[in-house]
Amino acid sequence: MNLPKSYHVNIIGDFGVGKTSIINSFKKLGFQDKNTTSTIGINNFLIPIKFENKEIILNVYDTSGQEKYQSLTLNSIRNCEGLILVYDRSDYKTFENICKVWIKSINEVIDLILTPCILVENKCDLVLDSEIKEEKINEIIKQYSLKFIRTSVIDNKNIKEIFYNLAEMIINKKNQILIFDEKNNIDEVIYMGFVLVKEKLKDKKKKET
Ligand SMILES: Nc1nc2c(ncn2[C@@H]2O[C@H](COP(=O)(O)OP(=O)(O)O)[C@@H](O)[C@H]2O)c(=O)[nH]1
Ligand SMILES: [Mg+2]
Repeated sequence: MNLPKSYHVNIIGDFGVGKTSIINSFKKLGFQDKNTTSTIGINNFLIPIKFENKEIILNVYDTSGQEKYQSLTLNSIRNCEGLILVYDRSDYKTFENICKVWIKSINEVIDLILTPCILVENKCDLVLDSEIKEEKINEIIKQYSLKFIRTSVIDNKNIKEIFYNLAEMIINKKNQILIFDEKNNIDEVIYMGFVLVKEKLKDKKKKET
């Protein structure tokens, strides 16, 4: 029997934004109440996804958002094939940290533009912190070719969309790069942010020759 292929995914963001709740909610383990403790180190969860009649596994590494574990987190990101970046829409600081701290650190170990990534605005049942500006969200979405999803664990809104969209992005990206490599014909590559992929591959080719 063929085992479904598994993809390494990291879920990243500050402590308390709802990372563990998102996973638990998807796994139907129920919503965690206010007494949740911080995740110490890294846990991983195997999440099966049915996609175009195939089953794949997202192996999701849930990392603590606490500063002191950031090096551990970054070490795990090195191997990732997909990323979920989460902030809490009621807390500007968590958004600012995505923009200024997490993205910067992630880019030191992988190329974020080339990695399928979903930006999640969680806790949509709560009021938006007025310091979080639409323009800034759009700016980072464009800059890093991110997909943006608003979610709420309490209202069970868009939770499964995170995982299905990411699975689709991971598989499509693999296919696109394959087409590019095989045919060396950039016009055939249709992928969100493909221009950047194209440029990156060109750069790589140049360096190699
Ligand atoms: N109002 C609201 N609270 C949430 C939501 N998601 C998570 N929480 C709460 O936020 C707190 C932190 O969640 P947790 O999953 O432990 O965050 P983590 O540190 O990022 O893993 C908990 O008290 C959760 O119950 C949400 O969508 N809406
Ligand atoms: Mg947690």
